[in-house]
Amino acid sequence: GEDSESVPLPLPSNSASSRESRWSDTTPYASKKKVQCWLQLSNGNWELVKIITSSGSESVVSLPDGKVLKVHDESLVSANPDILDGVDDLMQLSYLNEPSVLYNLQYRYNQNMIYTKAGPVLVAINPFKKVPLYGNDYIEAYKRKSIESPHVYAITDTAIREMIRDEVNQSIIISGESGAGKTETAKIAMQYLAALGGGSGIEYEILKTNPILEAFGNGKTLRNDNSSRFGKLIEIHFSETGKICGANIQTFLLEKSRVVQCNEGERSYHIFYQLCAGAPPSLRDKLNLRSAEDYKYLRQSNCYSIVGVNDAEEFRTVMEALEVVHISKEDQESVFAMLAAVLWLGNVSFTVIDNENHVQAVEDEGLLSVAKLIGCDIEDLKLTLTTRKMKVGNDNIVQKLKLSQAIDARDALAKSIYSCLFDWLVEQINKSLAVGKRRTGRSISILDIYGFESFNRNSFEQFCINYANERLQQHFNRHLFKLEQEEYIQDGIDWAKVEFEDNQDCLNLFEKKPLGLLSLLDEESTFPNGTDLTFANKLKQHLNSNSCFKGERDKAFTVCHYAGEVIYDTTGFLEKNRDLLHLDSIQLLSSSTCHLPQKFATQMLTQTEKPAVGPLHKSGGADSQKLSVATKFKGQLFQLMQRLESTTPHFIRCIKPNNLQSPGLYEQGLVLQQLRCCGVLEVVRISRSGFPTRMSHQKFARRMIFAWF
Ligand code: AOV
Ligand code: MG
Repeated sequence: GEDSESVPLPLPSNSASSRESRWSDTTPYASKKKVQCWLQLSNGNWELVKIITSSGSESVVSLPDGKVLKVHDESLVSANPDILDGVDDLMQLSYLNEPSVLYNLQYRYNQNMIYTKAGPVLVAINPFKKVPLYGNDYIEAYKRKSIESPHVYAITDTAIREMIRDEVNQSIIISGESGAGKTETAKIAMQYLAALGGGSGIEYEILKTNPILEAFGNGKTLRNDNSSRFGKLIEIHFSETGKICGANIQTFLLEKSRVVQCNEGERSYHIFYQLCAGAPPSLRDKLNLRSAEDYKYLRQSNCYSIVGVNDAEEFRTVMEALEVVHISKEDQESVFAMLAAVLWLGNVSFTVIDNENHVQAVEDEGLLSVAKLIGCDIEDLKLTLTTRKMKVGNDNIVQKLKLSQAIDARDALAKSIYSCLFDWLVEQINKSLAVGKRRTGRSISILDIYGFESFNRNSFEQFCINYANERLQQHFNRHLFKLEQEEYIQDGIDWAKVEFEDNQDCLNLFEKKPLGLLSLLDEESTFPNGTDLTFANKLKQHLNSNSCFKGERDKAFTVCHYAGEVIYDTTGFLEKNRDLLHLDSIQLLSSSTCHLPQKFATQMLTQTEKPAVGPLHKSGGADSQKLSVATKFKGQLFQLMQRLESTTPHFIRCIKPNNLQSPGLYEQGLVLQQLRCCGVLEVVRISRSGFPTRMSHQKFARRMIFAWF
């Protein structure tokens, strides 16, 4: 049965009778103090066993179910005494090893204690259910420090105190795989900040940005029903009296492709389903809204609802929140019109009109609705979707589009409208939250980006997301391993260096010039004849010697990330990296009679007219040059890291205990893999052998003087 599979084969012992006689010889063993150990089972899990006898390289141990086994000593690892069960901080463990850490976390997890300290890092294990750890009573208790148990509240409290004491900006940096709980954790931290720094009313607005950004920037993936498809840094500013006086949100690279395409079982952005389900009748009429099933963009993944989520109700929450952040009724309606325009765009279809596959747009409800919602002329819309104006020499010519080109033009327009809408919303929110005169030294930033992802098929989006996580991991390493240890060595302290997984090699693979993933991608994106295949071949040609890179069959390649290997399929990489939008489409929007499309057109133009930096050349035709998506993202990440470097960081590591999003299921192997790749054990090891307090001589002297007088 199951047991025989999970229990290691006992060493061959002479015979059952000799075993028995040995036991009977040591009658009082039961009363002896038995040493506990961890025994690794063949399924990888660890079981707590008691050593009965030990001789040289073998031991006889008893399992919890009473079974007795003879095992090699190498398969045993010291366990901690029971009194250390479920300690608050892994630093308190006498024996620091993987099974002990796993057990300690599991022991706590089983009692809804999902938070544990690992030295300076807060480890949070996703409960996938409501746990009774939040709300005003808890906030009050952490504020008064009447609870010591590790918590997001506690680490946030530390951030506030250090901000006030040192007048240094703080950051709360949340990391972990997709679905590990980063976004929920970020909200819990914001809740605490709002409670302690509240009073002006602005804190309420800040909290209300969450439902808005989640509606427009989160969607259901196979990993997480509420997966963030953008990165976010929210900087919350405080006055001298420690009250919140404003905030600013910066977002990073929204996954645009989801608007027009998503995998079976996933959903597009929540807001589309919310709008279809929750729009009041008058709005439905105005936007000619149908149900989600009537829109091709939403139909393709065959998934419309999320268990336990009422989209109509969520829509009301979003509308309320929009109100709170001062988005006028009129603007709200424009926002919804843009959403409807995107949905109807997906329904626009084409008929082939000649044997060269040139097309004409079908003048149906879809097309008419788009024209009306965008506020443009129907004929202009048709032309924009089916032709392209080009400049050849001094002549302007009009080129007819083939079916696939027309579909691309249509989808590109839908994606741009959506991403402009997202940016515009963030801009409005920022206006509403704006701080009067900003002071440095009094802010707390919370970072919540998309977590590391690996699917069966990984594309450009995962490539960018995982690159961002690689950068973030580097920041984590730098602060918890490099700087910490360098300081000891600098101070001349005799220090046995703790080794850690440095991910510099992987970052180099991405960033090196001219032969790194990003440079090669940009280069290929600018070649007129570059294709996803030529790109993949170039990678294999130049990077095969890199230990973090492996060429794969056809158009694929593997990157060995800090969190595991991911196989990327280069299909679509070049196009997504170029992210071209035809000038015809921008012109169409600028011809609109509505103010949002006009704004979007301006927004798009300022993006395209940026002078090309780096290896990007003119891409020809009427499409102006612009920064590639990957290069722009890289720049944003560098800026982000710089900003974080000027703050005192507080790290929260979220852990996903199972891949089913289900409560009460703690898969040791999965947890261990996450603990390993972020180096939690090493962090504890460094903190434990390090010094609990560090102070400059000056500061120490000052304290002493205070103490004396
Ligand atoms: P993520 O932000 O880390 O993933 P989320 O914060 O969205 O993950 O968490 C995923 C789900 O786990 C949530 O929708 C909740 O159902 C549950 N959850 C997480 N933390 C808690 C908690 N403290 N209490 C109760 N439930 C929780 V991604 O955005 O995919 O990387 O891109
Ligand atoms: Mg998230």
